[in-house]
Order: sequence, then C-alpha cells, then structure tokens
Amino acid sequence: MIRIDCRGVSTDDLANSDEIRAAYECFVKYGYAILDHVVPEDRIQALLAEFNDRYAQYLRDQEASDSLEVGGRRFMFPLLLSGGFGDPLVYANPFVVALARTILDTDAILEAFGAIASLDGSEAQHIHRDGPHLFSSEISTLLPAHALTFALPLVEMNDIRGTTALWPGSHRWKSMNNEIAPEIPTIQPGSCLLWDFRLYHRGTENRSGHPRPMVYATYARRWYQDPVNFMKETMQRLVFDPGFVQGVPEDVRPLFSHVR
Ligand SMILES: O=C(O)CCC(=O)C(=O)O
Repeated sequence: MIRIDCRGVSTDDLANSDEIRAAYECFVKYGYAILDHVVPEDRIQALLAEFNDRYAQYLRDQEASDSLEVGGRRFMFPLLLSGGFGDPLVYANPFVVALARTILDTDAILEAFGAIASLDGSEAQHIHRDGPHLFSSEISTLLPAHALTFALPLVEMNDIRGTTALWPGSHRWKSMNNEIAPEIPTIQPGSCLLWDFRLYHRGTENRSGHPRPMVYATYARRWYQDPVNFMKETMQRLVFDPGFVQGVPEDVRPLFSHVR
C-alpha cells in the first residue's frame, strides 16, 4: 500500500512538490491516495469533541430527515461549515486541495461536505462505487477522474473500529471482481484517505463499542453533481451560514464557485 507522509512538508508550492506528484500518480493508477499527517492530531481531538457535542443526535440507529442510512448502522449527514468544521484546514486542507486540483483541475469545487458515522456493531457495508462511470462505453474506464471522496477520520480507522476497504485499480473496472482482495488501511487521526468516485470500496464492520465518525468531502469538476446520495430532497450537500463564502480565504474560494 502506498502512503505519502506530509509531515514537515512546506505548503508553499505544493502543486509542484514530490509528495503531491507521488499522490497523484498513485491516485491515477490505483484510484486512491493516503496522505499521512495533514492535520495536527490535537485538532482532530478538538473536532471529535465538537462532533460529539453537536451531532450526538445522529449517533442513533435511525435515519433522520437530513441523514441517509448508507449501510446497517451507518449514516451520512451534513456538517455545518462552522467552528472547527468551518476551518479551511478541514474543508480545504492545503494538501488535499493541491491534490484535488491536480486530479480534477484548478476550478474543482467542494460539492458536498459532511460526516459518515458507523455505529458500534455496524456490519460490513455493501461494496460500492460513490458514483457510476460517466458513460457506458468501454472507453469511459480510461477517463480521468471527475470526482473524488476525501475521508478524514476523527478516530483511528483500524481492524476493530473499522476502516474503509479499497479495491486498488477498480476505478478502471467495468464491474466488480470478487476474486481480488481489498487493501484494508489503518488510518491514524490527522491522516486522510482520498478515492476516485469510481473506485470500489466499503466500510468494514465496527466491533469497538464506540462510533467511528469520519468527516467526508466530495470534490468534483465544476459541472458534476453526485447523482446517488442526494435523492432525498431533505439531504443537503453543503450547509453554511449567510456570509460564510465571503469569509473563505481567496485562494480556496473557487471551491464554492458553484454556490449562488
Ligand atoms: O464507512 C466507511 O468507511 C466508508 C463509507 C462509505 O464508503 C460510503 O458510505 O460511501
């Protein structure tokens, strides 16, 4: 499994850094990238405390009007872009944005932002892609990525608490090949995982006695909208207070260029 250690890497010219180049190559070839140490661990502890304080109502085994059950005892819901979750280090992390712009183009957008929480006792999720290939023709599997998922776990993702299993290279497959074994990464708090929307993956079971929340974001080409996860009208892709976008640092404001 390829991992890129971002500890101590200057954020000055990330697009041209060895780390982002290596992550890009891994992403194009295998459909995923693991970036270690992109957020200080104490910031993750603070985010977890804020999450437990503000989002405890989503840690029940029940779909709410603004949440979506994405597997047994596993729920997806939006996070308000405020407090720690409104910090650009989280929704527009410099390493993640540099990689997303390399993969998707400099006008990539933040299409959706929220959390996925697997509750204690959640079973292995169904194997899925976050979105289908753009076209049914064979050549579609060769196309560059049009969207990607960013996952920032708020607790360690491991064998006990559960993690995201990935089928490397499967973004180029027409359909699932059950004979290939997945990669099952351990991800420390402060590290993150990104995968191509077309990559086969699934959350694994949580046997820890505690929930496993992760922040997720969908970054996409300017024209793309996740066609799968927002069928329910009450599910929101982005949630922020008036004036939020005007306060976004200029260099990452294009992430919101699709927002009216
Ligand atoms: O729970 C996880 O680790 C992954 C969840 C996931 O892939 C999804 O809901 O699309």
